[in-house]
Amino acid sequence: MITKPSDALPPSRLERVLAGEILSPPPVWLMRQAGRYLPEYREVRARAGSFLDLCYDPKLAAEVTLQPINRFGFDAAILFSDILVVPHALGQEVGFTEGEGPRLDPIAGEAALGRLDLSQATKRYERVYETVARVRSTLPRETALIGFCGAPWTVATYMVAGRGSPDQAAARLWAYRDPAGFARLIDLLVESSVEYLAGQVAAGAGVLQIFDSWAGSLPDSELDRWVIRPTVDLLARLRSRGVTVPVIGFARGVGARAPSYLAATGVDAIGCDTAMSRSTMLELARTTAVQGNLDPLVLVAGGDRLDRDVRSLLAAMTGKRHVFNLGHGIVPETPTEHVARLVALIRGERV
Ligand code: 1CP
Repeated sequence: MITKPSDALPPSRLERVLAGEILSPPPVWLMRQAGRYLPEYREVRARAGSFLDLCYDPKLAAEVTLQPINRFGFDAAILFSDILVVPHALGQEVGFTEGEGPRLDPIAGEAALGRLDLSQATKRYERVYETVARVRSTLPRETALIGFCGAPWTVATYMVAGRGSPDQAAARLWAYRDPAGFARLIDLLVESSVEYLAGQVAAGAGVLQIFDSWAGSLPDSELDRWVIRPTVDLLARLRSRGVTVPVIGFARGVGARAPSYLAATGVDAIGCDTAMSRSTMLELARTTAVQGNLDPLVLVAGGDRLDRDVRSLLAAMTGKRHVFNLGHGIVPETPTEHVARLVALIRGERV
């Protein structure tokens, strides 16, 4: 059993909901809450040099992690890092160009897997663990700290295409043409992600989230093989290492397949994307905690529309295990006053 620094703390409101309680108001945090919509983030980002330098600088990454907590008092902080730290740590070239997103030296086939080095990754992760420890030591006791990784499928889509792609075609093609070779890449990612998450928990993360942002690009016949089974494997290995913290699964775009993802993986809570129907959310809420669904663009729009959508989501989830969040990451155009308004609406405060 791993004893982690967070064992000494009383459970946060987020952890209470993940453990089965129903809380009103629900705990709230936002995906990508530390990011470009915050002027204080842009200031640190400019000082840090490259985006990856920021991810690997424990002092600056901790500062950025805490910024949205200091400004809005969210119920949880999420480690500032990126899902592409894992391929970078494994030895793949990864860069982020302003306004263009990530660029990687694409992994073209099984032969290229020999370039990836698990033991090197383990060493590089240590800087991220140091960020986690720094954040936990300064974070208010009642605020949860979420660690994360990308799910193997989603991370593989970037590694194979060398960039974000609209249809994840390169990874899908490799998986069809050479499932055994592609499975080796997935297995390697499972192994390295288990290491990465266990390290984050040992350093103080009390909750984990697995981002499978591109789960929805797979046909039904492939979802089990490349999304569900790797997640089951990852969780089983994590649990066998003595990691007991709750895990939130965010399989974006799976729609009505979310209940089977939940049942098969046994995640402790489920992230709901923007397109998920209310009826699927309510079905999921019968057996688990549900998180998310508010359209990030409604938060950009603000005004009456924001008020209405927030109230409608809160009303629908009354009496359920609910964690308030967006259906995807907050976008850089979001006015900070709208975020403040959102938090006040959820908490029933006057604004
Ligand atoms: O220059 C910058 O500041 C780059 C913007 C940025 C930020 C703020 C990127 C590049 N990553 C991040 C941080 C980040 N990414 C966090 C930090 C914690 C927080 O939530 O505050 C997290 C959890 C992520 C996760 C992430 N990165 C995902 C999964 C969630 C999602 O949005 O679907 C994915 C797919 C990425 C890849 C990535 N990193 C950055 C960008 C622009 C992208 C998307 C690229 C694409 O597909 O086009």
